[in-house]
Amino acid sequence: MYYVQSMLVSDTAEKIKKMEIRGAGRIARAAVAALKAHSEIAPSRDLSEYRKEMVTAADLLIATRPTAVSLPNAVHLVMRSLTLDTPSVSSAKEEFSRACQDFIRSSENAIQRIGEVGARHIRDGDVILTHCNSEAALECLLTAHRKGVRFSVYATEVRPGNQGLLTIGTLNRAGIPTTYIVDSAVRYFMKEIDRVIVGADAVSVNGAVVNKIGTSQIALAAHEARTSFLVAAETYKFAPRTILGEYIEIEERASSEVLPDPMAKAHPFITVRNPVFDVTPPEYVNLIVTEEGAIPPQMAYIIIRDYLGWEIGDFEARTR
Ligand code: RI2
Repeated sequence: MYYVQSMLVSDTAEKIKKMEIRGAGRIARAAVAALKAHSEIAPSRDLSEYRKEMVTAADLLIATRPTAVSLPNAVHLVMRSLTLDTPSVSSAKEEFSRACQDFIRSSENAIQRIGEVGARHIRDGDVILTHCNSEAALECLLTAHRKGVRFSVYATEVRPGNQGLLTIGTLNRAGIPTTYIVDSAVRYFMKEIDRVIVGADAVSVNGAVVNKIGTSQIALAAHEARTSFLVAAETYKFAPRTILGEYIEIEERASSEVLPDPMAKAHPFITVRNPVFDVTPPEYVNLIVTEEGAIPPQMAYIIIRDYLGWEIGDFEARTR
């Protein structure tokens, strides 16, 4: 088999790895767009060669960031079309292209729908806290603001990546009054907060939410203060394989993101750890806002069974 590595796939994979493309939804859409372009230029002469090329490209993209389940879910969803009975490479390419377009469109629609559903939970006078930079969580805030609800936001800094800067940029452009705080100030301010709204990189079958490091501490502080804790997540962030008891891997990134190498070298007895995500138990989550509606975390299994299809976690067996 000859294989021409599409520059677009490797470029996209690099950008996702380096977090130049980031956010669980955005990386899923970027990976699917790269696969679509890769398929269009694949020089394969027969179907099995074409499928193998696509599986190789899919594997490369999936390996870039291990935690965001949106990435393998999105890739598996579009790769499913390769198992269809098609008479030729060109018709397989057409099916694949359609599947990619469908995914990108439905992912964008999901954000709009989550905004509509989430906005219903924001009231006049609310003080909302958000953590990191979630497109889904922000859409809830932006939609409520567009509907004329008057509220303000506390946004965290989000060490070490400083994604809080992106969040305050968006909120500022919309004209939503926002207070910017360091991550460790969350409990100090929790008594002033009415609602926490964050995004998710993954949701497991028991309703546990994997999101940016620090989220579970915020949830704990919210629980202590009886502040409601909402998660905005598209259904393709739910993790089918957790039904089988599989754990969601927590990505640990370079220590230099926390302590620059020269500083680390000056402290030879110090080890720096940099986990990027943590797990918030379902007991601390009041609602998960999806495009299918707001559900209690205990209903995560239903989302996987009825809207996602747990068999998407099982595509390798059918495409290899
Ligand atoms: P949307 C991000 O991960 C954050 O953890 C954010 O809460 C989550 O993805 C969901 O983001 P990272 O890529 O998909 O910054 O809602 O590590 O945009």
